[in-house]
Amino acid sequence: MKPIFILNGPNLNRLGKREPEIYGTTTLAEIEAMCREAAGSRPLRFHQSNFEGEIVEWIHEAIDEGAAGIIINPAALTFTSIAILDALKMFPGPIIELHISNIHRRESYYHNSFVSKIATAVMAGFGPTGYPLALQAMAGLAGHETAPSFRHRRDRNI
Ligand code: CA2
Repeated sequence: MKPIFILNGPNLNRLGKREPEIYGTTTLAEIEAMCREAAGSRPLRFHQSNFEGEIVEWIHEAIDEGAAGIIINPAALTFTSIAILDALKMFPGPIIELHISNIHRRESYYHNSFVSKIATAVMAGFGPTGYPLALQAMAGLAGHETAPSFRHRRDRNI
């Protein structure tokens, strides 16, 4: 069974320690445990990095492994990284962009996501629970490549 990659960007290793009013008190390790429980027998590759290039290389690994899908919370790189966008463009499977907070209800500099230009779906505002919810949603996307949003992504000249 092909793995699902869950990739996390800068500072998410600090979850649970700072800004609980925005991100809650759940740590990233606890989120990973929630994901592994939700995934059941589906293999997961769960990563976090404060470095853009490392995230790009994990996207390359997902491409090379023929991963079933990518769930990515790029954190601040969401709004700045063309490198991550370019890497995601090479991935043929479904991509879910995931944010703990509702980025559209926050400061304006959090409103323009590069990753949303390629993502099959975007989830934001569910808190840490968004991660197992995204896994549940990915099960549907990965299993039905004819889903309208997924088919749209393949048809788009990107
Ligand atoms: O809501 C999300 O998941 C974000 O991707 C989190 C990013 C933020 O830049 C995005 O706009 C939305 C920030 C990740 C940093 O998380 C921290 C966690 C604890 C303490 C400090 C930062």
